[in-house]
Amino acid sequence: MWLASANTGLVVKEFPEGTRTAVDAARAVGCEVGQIVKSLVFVAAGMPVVALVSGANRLDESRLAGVAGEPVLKADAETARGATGYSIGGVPPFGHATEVPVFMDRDLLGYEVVWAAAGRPDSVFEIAPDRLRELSGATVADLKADPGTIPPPGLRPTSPASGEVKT
Ligand code: 5CA
Repeated sequence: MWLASANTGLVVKEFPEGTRTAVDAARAVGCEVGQIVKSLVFVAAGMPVVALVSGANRLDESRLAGVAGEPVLKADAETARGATGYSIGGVPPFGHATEVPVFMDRDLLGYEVVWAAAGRPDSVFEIAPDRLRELSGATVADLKADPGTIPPPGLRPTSPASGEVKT
């Protein structure tokens, strides 16, 4: 990817066991899940945007919409690839094929170093979060869902269809 040719000094590490998800990547690297940078592609009023989110957090779409200035929808796989040049599971935080606005979860700044996808589902690179912000040109924002507001998929109610979660 772009990293290979750019003079960033960043080192890509390849893990044959795979780094497709944040949990996979954290296990491979041996770091906290929160140190893994998820590069999530959304579409805001027809325009792709990328959200860099700590692997420990769930993105609150209404918060992303707030900073993007438009309602957002998760990009489908084809749109994500078209906008960034990379397939889901390997989308890097910068070096995208098109000019994509980037927003960054503030929590990532709380780690000394974080790890992000290097363009493939088996490769990541280590970077200080401040450098990540600089290289991605990201706008730092509060993007995470408050705990409890979005239950993980396995815990979402399936019936009744519009049922509320009572905890
Ligand atoms: N390599 C890892 C860690 S750096 C990685 O890329 N993780 S990720 O979170 O940035 O990418 C996976 C994300 O892609 C998932 O969290 C999910 O939000 C999104 N995703 C997975 N499948 C699809 C799909 N079919 N369409 C749109 N988005 C998807």
